[in-house]
Amino acid sequence: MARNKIALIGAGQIGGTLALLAAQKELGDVVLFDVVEDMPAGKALDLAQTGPVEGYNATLTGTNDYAAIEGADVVIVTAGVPRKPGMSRDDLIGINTGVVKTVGENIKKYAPNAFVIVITNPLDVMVAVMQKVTGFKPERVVGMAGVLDSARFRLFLAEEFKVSVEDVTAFVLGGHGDTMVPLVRYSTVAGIPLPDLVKMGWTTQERLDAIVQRTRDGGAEIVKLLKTGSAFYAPAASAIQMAESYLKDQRRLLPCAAYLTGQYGVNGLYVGVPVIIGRNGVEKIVEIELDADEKAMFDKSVSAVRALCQVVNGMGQVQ
Ligand code: TXD
Repeated sequence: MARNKIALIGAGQIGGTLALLAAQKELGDVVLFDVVEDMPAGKALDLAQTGPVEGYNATLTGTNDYAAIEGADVVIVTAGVPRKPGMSRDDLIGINTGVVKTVGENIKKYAPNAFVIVITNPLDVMVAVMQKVTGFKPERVVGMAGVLDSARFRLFLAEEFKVSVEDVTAFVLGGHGDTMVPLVRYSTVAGIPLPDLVKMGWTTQERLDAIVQRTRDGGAEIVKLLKTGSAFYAPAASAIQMAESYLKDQRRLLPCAAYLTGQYGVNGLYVGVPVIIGRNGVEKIVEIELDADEKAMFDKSVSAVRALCQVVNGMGQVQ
């Protein structure tokens, strides 16, 4: 059976890390694409030379020609520009909409059957642009943000409770931005919900609230420390988890930016919700019960995403 083919559009900080992780997990052969001349070929050659040391069997190639992504099973898109300190994710909307439009046109042309994972910011809008430009069924176009945001939430909780990150589960809903909704009620340590852990004296509500806020600011915290560029290891690992669930039909239940058609009272919008990812892409959108406060926070996040979508529509770049 032929190996899967994974196309990475954007061979920058996240793209290069995606390539290494995909190869280490032997998810398939990897093609790195970028507009910067020769750079993807250089990274691919370096990654191929890593193979004999790591022992992974995967071909890795780099290209400036979209034709090389022909027939890709999965396409992961990081093409665009990242934030600089002081910039919001939303500040990237003008430049990255044009980039994602071009990328989408080429995915439609060369990889019409691919499962597409968008990473480029502002995420909730860029994934919507991607789906519109490719015309693919929404089940095959998702955005990576919730897996990263919940990973940040899980890390901070594991540090608070001094337990393994493996036993912390967390839910984050909504847009990938300041309005994201980390759900304390649905987050647990080995199945013990956070509110119970407060009652058990493991932490306080104030400390939990501070952890929720640190999760919301997770991206900006790293941008501030790095000064040039933004987070890339955890974003790459998060997208690879989604790609693996698709390629191996694992049916993982993961928070992703998915297209809602009435779920959570939202219609015709991409936003972060729990979904099951299998061989058909988004197999199911999971509707969890939200209390009044959670619903209010979620609706606020939905409004923020809608406002950004209006900005893109107003620019008229994407019909
Ligand atoms: O959770 C999330 N979704 C976010 C997403 C987490 C972290 C980073 N987030 C966003 O991902 C970030 O704000 C950026 O919009 C993307 C990519 O971040 P990365 O850190 O990988 O940026 P780089 O290193 O600048 O890589 C982007 C590459 C770079 O090599 C450019 O040459 C290339 O994109 N690029 C293009 N490739 C193809 N086509 C076009 N037009 C193009 N323009 C730039």
